[in-house]
Amino acid sequence: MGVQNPGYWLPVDLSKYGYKIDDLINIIHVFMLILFVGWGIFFVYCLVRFRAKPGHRANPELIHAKGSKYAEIGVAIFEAVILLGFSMPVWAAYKHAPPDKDKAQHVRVVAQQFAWNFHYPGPDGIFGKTDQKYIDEAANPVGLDPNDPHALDDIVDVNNLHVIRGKPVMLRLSSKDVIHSFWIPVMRVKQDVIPGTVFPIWFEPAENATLGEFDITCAQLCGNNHFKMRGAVHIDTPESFQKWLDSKKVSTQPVNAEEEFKE
Ligand SMILES: [Cu+2]
Repeated sequence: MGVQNPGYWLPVDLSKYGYKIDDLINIIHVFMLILFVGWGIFFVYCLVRFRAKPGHRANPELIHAKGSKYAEIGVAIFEAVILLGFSMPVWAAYKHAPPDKDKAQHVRVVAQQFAWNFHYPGPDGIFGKTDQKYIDEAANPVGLDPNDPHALDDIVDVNNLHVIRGKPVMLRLSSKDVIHSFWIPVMRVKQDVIPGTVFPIWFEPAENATLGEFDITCAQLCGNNHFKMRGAVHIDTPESFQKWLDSKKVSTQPVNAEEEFKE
C-alpha cells in the first residue's frame, strides 16, 4: 500500500494547496536554523568571554547593549510576521470551506480501533441517518439506519477513500472510541478525531496529481494495534471513480435495507 517515495525532505505533494503548508514548514525551518546557529555562537562566545579567571569577580549588573536589544526586537517582529502573515492565513484557509465547495465530494469518516470507515452519501447525495444501535462491526460498521431511505444507496468502505483529481473533498471526522488523528501525508491534511465531536476538514487533489494509492495513517497513539490503523486514499479519474462506485453498489447495502425498501 502506498507508492510514494519518502525522499529526503517532505513527502511528495499531490494536493492543490499543499505547497502553502510546505512553504510554511520551509520558512520556519530556515528561520529556526538561523536562530539555532546565532544563539549557539552567542552561547559559545559567552562561555569563553565570561569564564572564571584568577582575580576576576562576577558582575551582576545588567549590560545595556544596543546590539542584543535590536536582535531581540528583530526576532519578535519576524515571529509576528510568521504567525500573522503566514501561519494564520494558511490555517484559516484550511479550516474554512474550499474555494469551490459547490463541486466538492462529501465523505464522513468514522475512526475506530483500528480502522477508518468511509461513508459516502451515494447517488442521492444525502447521507443516510446513522445510530450506534445499528452498528454491526462486520456488516454495518457505521450504523446506517435501515429505515432511512437515504441510507439505501450509501456506500461504506473500510480503509479506502476514493477521490477524484481536481475535485475538492470535504470530510467530516468522528470517532467511535478513542482519540485518533487522521493523516494523509500526500494531501497535507492532518486532524485529530475526538469522540463526541465532528471535525470538518478538506483538501483538493491537484488536477495533475499522480493516480494511484497513497497512505492514510493514524497519527495519534490510539491503542495496541495503532500501527495497523492505515488506509489508502485512491486518487482516481472521474472514470475510474465511477467504476469503483459501480463495483460497490450492491455489496455494501446495510442489513435489512433492501427488504425495508420493498415494502
Ligand atoms: Cu488511531
